[in-house]
Amino acid sequence: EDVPNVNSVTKTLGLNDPTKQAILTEGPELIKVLNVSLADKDQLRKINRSSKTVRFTRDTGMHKVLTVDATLSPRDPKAPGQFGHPAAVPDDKQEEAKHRWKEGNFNVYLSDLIPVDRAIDDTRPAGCSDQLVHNDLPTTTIIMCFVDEVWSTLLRSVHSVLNRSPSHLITEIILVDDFSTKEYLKDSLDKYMLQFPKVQILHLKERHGLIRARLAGAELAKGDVLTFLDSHVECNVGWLEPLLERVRLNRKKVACPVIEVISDKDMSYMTVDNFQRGIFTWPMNFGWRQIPPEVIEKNKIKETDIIRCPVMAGGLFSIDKKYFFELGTYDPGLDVWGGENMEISFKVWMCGGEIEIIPCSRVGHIFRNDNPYSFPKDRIKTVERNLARVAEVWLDEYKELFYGHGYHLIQKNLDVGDLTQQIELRKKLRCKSFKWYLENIYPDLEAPLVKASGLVCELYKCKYVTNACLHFCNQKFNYTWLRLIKHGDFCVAAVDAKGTLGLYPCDNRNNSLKWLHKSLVAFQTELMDHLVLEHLQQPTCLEVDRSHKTLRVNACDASNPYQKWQFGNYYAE
Ligand code: UD2
Ligand code: MN
Repeated sequence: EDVPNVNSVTKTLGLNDPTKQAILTEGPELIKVLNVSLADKDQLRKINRSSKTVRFTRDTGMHKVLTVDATLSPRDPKAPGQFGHPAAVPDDKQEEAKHRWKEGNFNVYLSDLIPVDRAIDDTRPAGCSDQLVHNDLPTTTIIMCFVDEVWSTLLRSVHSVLNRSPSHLITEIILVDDFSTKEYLKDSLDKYMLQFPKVQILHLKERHGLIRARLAGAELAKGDVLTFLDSHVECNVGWLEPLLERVRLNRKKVACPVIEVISDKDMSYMTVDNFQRGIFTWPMNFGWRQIPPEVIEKNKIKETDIIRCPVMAGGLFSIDKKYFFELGTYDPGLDVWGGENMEISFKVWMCGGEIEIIPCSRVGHIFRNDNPYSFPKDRIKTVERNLARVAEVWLDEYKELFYGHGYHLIQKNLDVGDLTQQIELRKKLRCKSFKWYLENIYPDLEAPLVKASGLVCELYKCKYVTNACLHFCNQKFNYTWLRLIKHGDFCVAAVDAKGTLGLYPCDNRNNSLKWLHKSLVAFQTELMDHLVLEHLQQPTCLEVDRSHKTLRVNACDASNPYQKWQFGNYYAE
């Protein structure tokens, strides 16, 4: 074919700098020049085949989302699980299936039974297949990390990308093997993937955890956009272009597909409810929340409309590569699993970007009840530490809500490691405050900084009691998420062994300042509760001392009315 070669194009482009080398790939009508220097790249690049000349005209045309699907007429339509239908374990294989469950914490037996390139239903809302996307979409590198992934599931993930993506948009698929122990993930995998030149495998020499494994993949990526996927997914038809379209529109948009469900039990591919946002509740647990029907109605939100999300689920998204690095990638101090979705979400929103769910892009994922791989350290501790790093860097004063809700955290002198670089980064990027994020991006999250305010002692409502009590109660005391009874910067504490009370400078980490506001009687219905000092050997309660007309602490006694306290206001959790 009469096609200009790399050298001639490089010359025509006036690129004699080898770092600006041009590489040719073929599109339907045009040949794109990729990997040219950034300045040149923003202008586009239409090459006239016959004249071998390069014209810098930006191809701003659009086309209907391509219906690339090599599985449309599967070779074995009767195979189990075909078309995403549920598969069943034969009666005589029940034991085997049960036994193999723990290999992946899903029905591994069935996964092995169904074709690695099975067809699935097009679950996109009506209208998606008619949407237009630009002809000059950015290219992408797919990054899929795994540790000890089930063979058939990993293969199905890769096949789904290859079979249902326009190949000119995929620069490469990087499989990052996070130091798996299974033999088949070594030579056999390498050998299998040789048939797909776009697939590269990076075998890590030690366990990185998914966060640092993704970063290792990102370092190698040559595409314009990074698209991260889990290793047990099935990309549906038309999934890729709508994601890239958003990034093309604005490089600070981070685009997530709708995550559909591949059943862990029967491997069926199931669609999910529309209008779901990614949200979190304290202490930073990810969740989905339906947009209320009245909001949908009032704003005339359509099924195909893009949904802005306070946080992303974590596993599946496209992000402009350069932007990802500008943001400082993930905090590389995050270990193994968990919390990185919060980190990237806060970072993106607070530093000028957006997180979106694109309803016309759909990818199935096997949700499992438990991680099927080992954690080098305790799982719960690992996730807590990751979240604490995120809280320390991004949550400002609101980190108290995180610690307060995850009360157990503060007790064990959690070592979050060095955060200097992360804090520097936030400064350098001039990111907005968490308060801004809450007010503008996630206004429906209840995030009151104090848990309760206005301390009142029950019996005398203070007004009638002693000077000390009066003095005490007239001051404004707040009860915080960290269980401090706070007056300005001072906190109520027992100052000596006799239980004399006084005000101490507050210190979030000092457990002897912490009061537990709780009901000591299970059947108690009113809000009158004890305020208990827990750090002492015996629980000790705040009490009004009638004879000495003072406040003190004393052994807790559920029936003692002088130990009952109330706050004027309680704030929602
Ligand atoms: C969700 C995300 C997941 C990640 C996680 C929080 C989705 C669909 N999934 O949990 O991507 O954001 O929340 O951290 O949104 N892996 C490694 N090395 C490890 C551990 C895991 O490579 O040390 C791989 C693993 O094989 C998998 C991916 O990382 O492909 C995500 O792990 P997961 O599937 O156990 O996480 P998931 O889906 O429960
Ligand atoms: Mn997963």
